[in-house]
Amino acid sequence: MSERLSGAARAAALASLPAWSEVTGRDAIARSFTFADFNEAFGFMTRVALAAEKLDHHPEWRNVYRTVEVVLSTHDAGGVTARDITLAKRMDALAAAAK
Ligand code: H2B
Repeated sequence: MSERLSGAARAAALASLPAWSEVTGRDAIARSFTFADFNEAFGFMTRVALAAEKLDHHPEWRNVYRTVEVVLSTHDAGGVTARDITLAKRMDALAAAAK
């Protein structure tokens, strides 16, 4: 199982994800993605779903029309681990490719 990130490793990991922020009151990170329309947003979610299955690591998320709100945390570890950082980077790349 992955370990929760703390200290310098956590700071470095979060610095590599400038669009993500820490969630208040919970060890998790969050980002909101906005797309051109629902089709683009749902296409992104579909690509992320396939990546998440491959990684065996899954987002908490909510879609409203063209926005997708995401929270990442490793439930088994009770906080942010390297697995969340990997998925966040994959989501950033897939969102950038959707535009
Ligand atoms: N996703 C997230 N975000 N946290 C987990 O702890 C987690 C997961 N655990 N996806 C995985 C699946 C686990 O249930 C399997 C058995 O490895």
